[in-house]
Amino acid sequence: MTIAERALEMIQDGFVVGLGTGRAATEFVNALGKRVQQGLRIRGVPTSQRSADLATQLGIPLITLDQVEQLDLDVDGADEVDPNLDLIKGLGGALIREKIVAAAAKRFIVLVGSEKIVPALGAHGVLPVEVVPFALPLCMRRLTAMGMPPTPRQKDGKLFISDNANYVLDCKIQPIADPRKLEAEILAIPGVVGTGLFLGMAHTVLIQDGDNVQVKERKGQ
Ligand code: A5P
Repeated sequence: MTIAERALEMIQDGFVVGLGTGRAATEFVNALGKRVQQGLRIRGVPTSQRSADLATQLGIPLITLDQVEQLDLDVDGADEVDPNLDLIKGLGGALIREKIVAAAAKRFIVLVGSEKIVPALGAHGVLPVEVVPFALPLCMRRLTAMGMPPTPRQKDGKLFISDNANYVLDCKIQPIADPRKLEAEILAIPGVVGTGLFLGMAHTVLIQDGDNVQVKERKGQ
């Protein structure tokens, strides 16, 4: 079984479902689209223009956050998962909308391969931070001074522009001793919109381990 198939088992008729961004989430949205074509009635809230386009192509009805108070479930990928099920996300550039949609969901389900499991966040060396364009020089200087030198993300030889019309800085990091402290320090920089740290948000992580799916639940939920 795949992690996308396992996530699909959690979807019930009538659910409002957050549609993540990235390869794992795309696999799930494709599988969900097939079920919708067979008659499943759900509505989706996309986390990016890319996931909105894919859902529309598959015939998944979309709604916005002003049409629903809470989502039943949000399904998305991640770049790193630590033992507390805290995450780093955003290598796909959709971190801000992904965090908003995850925060609006009763349950946040994360789909990853086993290579994303790390002993401490930061193990893979990159933390994405989204900043408003006007603040780019200030944010770059402050992040450098904090010991996490940023590289503005590029796409097709130009600065990458997020769905929110912002820039994304890929900050070079070491394994993070205190992710909550780091999150607060980065958010205190004027012009920072958000970081790829998703702390205390994931309820369940589905890990693809060969042909098997490992299920990890956050403690104390
Ligand atoms: C998108 O902005 C990201 O947060 C993705 O969810 C994350 O990068 C995982 O993507 P993959 O499933 O493609 O590895």
